[in-house]
Amino acid sequence: MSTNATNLAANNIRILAASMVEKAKSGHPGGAMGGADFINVLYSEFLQYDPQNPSWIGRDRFFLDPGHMAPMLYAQLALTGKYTLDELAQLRQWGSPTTGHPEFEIARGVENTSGPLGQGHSYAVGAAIAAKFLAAHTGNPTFEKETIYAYISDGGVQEEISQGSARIAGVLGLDNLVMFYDSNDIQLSTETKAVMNEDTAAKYRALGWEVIEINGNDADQIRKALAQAKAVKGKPALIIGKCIMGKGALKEDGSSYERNCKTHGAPLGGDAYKNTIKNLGGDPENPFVIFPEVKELYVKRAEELKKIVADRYAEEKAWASANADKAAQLTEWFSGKAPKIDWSKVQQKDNDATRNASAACLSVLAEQVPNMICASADLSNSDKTDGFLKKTTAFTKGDFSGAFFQAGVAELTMACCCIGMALHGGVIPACGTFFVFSDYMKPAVRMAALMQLPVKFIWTHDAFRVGEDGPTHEPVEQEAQIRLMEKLKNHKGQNSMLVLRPADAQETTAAWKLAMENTATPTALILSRQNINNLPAGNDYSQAAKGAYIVAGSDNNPDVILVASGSEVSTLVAGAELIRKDGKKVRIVSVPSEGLFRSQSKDYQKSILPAGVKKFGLTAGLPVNLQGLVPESEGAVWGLESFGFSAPYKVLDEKLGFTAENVYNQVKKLF
Ligand SMILES: Cc1ncc(C[n+]2csc(CCOP(=O)(O)OP(=O)(O)O)c2C)c(N)n1
Ligand SMILES: [Mg+2]
Repeated sequence: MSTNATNLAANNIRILAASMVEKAKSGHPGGAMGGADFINVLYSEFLQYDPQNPSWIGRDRFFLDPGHMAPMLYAQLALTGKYTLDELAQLRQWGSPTTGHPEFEIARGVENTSGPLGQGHSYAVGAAIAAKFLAAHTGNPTFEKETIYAYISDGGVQEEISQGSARIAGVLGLDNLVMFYDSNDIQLSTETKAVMNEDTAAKYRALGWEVIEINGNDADQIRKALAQAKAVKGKPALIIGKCIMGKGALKEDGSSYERNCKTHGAPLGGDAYKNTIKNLGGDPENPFVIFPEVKELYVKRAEELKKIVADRYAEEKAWASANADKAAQLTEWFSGKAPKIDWSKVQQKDNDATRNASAACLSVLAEQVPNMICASADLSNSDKTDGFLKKTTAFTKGDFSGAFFQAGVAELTMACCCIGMALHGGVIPACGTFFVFSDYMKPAVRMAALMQLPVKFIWTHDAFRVGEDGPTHEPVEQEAQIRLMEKLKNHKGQNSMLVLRPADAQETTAAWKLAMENTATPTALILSRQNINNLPAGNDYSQAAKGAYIVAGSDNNPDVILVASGSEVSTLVAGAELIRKDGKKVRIVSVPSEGLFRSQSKDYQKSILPAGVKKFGLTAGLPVNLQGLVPESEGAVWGLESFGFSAPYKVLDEKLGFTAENVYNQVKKLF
């Protein structure tokens, strides 16, 4: 590779990045200018992808962690033809694909949405796990050849999640993962030394990584390091590149503007910008240009890729002809379509806890969905993901023949790894923990929802009925919090998430069916620790698909409608018996998902919850959970407004009013 062309291409990226930000009057030029050498060597010499087929299943993947370095990624992808120069000039403008931070779009070579520091490289860990899984489960040699590249910066290393992700990558020996650390000693408001004095290389080595330290602005060192990192066996590789923030930048007086916090998140500005562009060999009056030599470099790379990709396709084809069934299955896996499942195989016990009911479903899913990966943050026997685990084995270093991912006590890491698996494609990830710890996962849930990824979140111990563990373990406000995601629309205008809290064991099967059929957004399942009485005989569980429905045994022309989700529905059923003794007619409505219910026709909604009929809601969470369904003018909601208490759950039911008697008493007050 001609060093001149390589360095010119890196300068071209710097010019484009600085100019995008200058034109937008907003954005982050400094980091982008520092990382240009690395990304350019990666894309012009290492990254294996098919320019004609961006979603090629065996492609190398590049996961950016510092989304603020979007200009670097866009400029790089402009060199490979995925963005036009006009699009670069529209950075951060309404309707432009060059959004402020990169947003997942495989067709343009953007493998992940990035912005919340730390998550991006953790997705890479998940993607590397998915590649290992697919290699082991299909035998298709293409997955062995795939390399997952991640790009992390000071902010990502400082985020706590980097500890979890590095631990997982080390423990599982993810040698298909190569991470570049853009170590430029500068961050947003300070020099890095003001907040960090760890020996990052030693830390990653201690976590089981191969660590290579280089000058991150030297193409030759980058090239050698990438070759070395790719060759590492049995462990992930980290290349720590000392980079110069704002490399090549000059101030308005012509002095150096390198290594300066100010270039982190603001345009270089006026004469500083002009001096910088000239210094880098560009024309400040006409900066959105790809130099001919750079064009040539990437044409040459495209030619090389043709050959590389043709060989890989030939290899994949040979495998497919020798393994027709597996090949057809693999196509299905990457189609993103919902798997076919025979739900009649799920055997539910009467009056069971919904976490156990979930285990019954997971047990069948483990048998019938060979590309499903289930994870738990060290709670598999409690969150009952062990229903899945009992049918398979957990991943270990060098052995991905199982389908269970033991994440350790690291809920955010686990969630991000599952997101990374979904981004990779070909697998269906699910992960479990206690509902109260969904708090630790929320930032990832938000990103899964934004990226429209069908990750399944299994949250058990869904209410104060955790009991003896006390308020630290009793989720109260969590349901309200997570249901906000049902109200938030994604880019397609759909509810950004489906949140289901089933009312008994059979409704749990219905909920899992909805979760598996939902390929458009993430799904949450909120499940009970304690046993729950079955809903009355004859209940039509298929109605759960409408989000809210009338429970069997309800009366026509009711005097009062009782509304709840989860275990509270069975408390309402018991309460209804008492209310009926007063000669009142009662309807019970189970609402596993208000979001789903609100997506039904207005007529349907009115048929279930007609206006003008008295209503009573019971929720083990904040009353706000049901206030959208039970207007104050028509009734009341009984909920919990404290953190909960430590005591056996039956005592708590009595003390907190989650009994048939209290339902009766509260409903009586409405008349
Ligand atoms: C979770 C999270 N916290 C805070 C921010 C805001 N933020 C964006 S970049 C940045 C500093 C990053 O420094 P570094 O990673 O070293 O990037 P550089 O300045 O070198 O470009 C911060 C605090 C963020 N994007 N994500
Ligand atoms: Mg930095």
